[in-house]
Amino acid sequence: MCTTCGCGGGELKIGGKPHQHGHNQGELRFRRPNHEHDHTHDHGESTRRVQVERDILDKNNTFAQDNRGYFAAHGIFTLNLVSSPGSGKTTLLTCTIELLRGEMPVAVIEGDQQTSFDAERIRATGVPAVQINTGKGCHLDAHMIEHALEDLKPADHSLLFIENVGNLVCPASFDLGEAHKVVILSVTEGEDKPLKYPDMFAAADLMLLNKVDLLPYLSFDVQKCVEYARRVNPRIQVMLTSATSGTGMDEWLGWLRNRGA
Ligand SMILES: Nc1nc2c(ncn2[C@@H]2O[C@H](COP(=O)(O)OP(=O)(O)OP(=O)(O)O)[C@@H](O)[C@H]2O)c(=O)[nH]1
Ligand SMILES: [Mg+2]
Ligand SMILES: [Zn+2]
Ligand SMILES: [Zn+2]
Repeated sequence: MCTTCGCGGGELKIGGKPHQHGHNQGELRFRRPNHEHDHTHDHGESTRRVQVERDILDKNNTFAQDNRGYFAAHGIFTLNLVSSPGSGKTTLLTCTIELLRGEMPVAVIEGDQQTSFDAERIRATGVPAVQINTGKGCHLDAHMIEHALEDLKPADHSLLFIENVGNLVCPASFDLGEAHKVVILSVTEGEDKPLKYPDMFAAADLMLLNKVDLLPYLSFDVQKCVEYARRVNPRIQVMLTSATSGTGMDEWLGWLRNRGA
């Protein structure tokens, strides 16, 4: 269940398999032998809801800490890509993978409510990917990532991208154990989004303003957008990118090499 919008339920699938509760395989279970599942239900009373919310986020943070420890132990640099649907996350990823070919191992965890389209797009580049389908859920949580890691087993010293479910609200609250959240905003969405959805921009360390190749056809005010993002988060770094024309890819790759090192 989502603490923010109350969504959830439905069938969670990781790598095409339903989520099993017998956590007896794989190395990750040793990190959390009493790995528990969240069976709390929200009955709608507000005080209870606050408690449930706190419980869910506390539990998530425990898993996130485990994931963070795992990434540190294996030298894996992990980024959590967050945005509304269709901002260009997967296109940016396939482009990034091509440009980094031969430089460092890359792996991807894909999150969508349904379909394995995005994982298939990633695998077509030759990079391993695991698809998580959240069913009715609107975001990835750290527990799902732990399971996806059991399947994916990213190489030591690799770059791991987690493409979150397209949603500019709920993924902001869930730490997955990543080094940074990267928010992708496409210029077709309007420059006001950082003010309308401030939590996501506050949680991110980097904003990629994507699809800038379309700027000549729009009335999107880049300066205003950057100003709005900095109003919400004065430390946020901003890069203008286009996955289709290649604009800004050098700067983005430079950031990845720099931070990942
Ligand atoms: N013009 C232009 N189109 C882009 C760019 N990046 C992506 N697109 C297009 O935008 C659409 C959505 O791209 P995706 O990469 O699937 O977006 P996404 O964020 O992964 O989408 P979800 O996973 O469904 O949230 C596709 O039609 C892409 O071809 C870009 O830089 N410029
Ligand atoms: Mg995608
Ligand atoms: Zn939600
Ligand atoms: Zn589990």
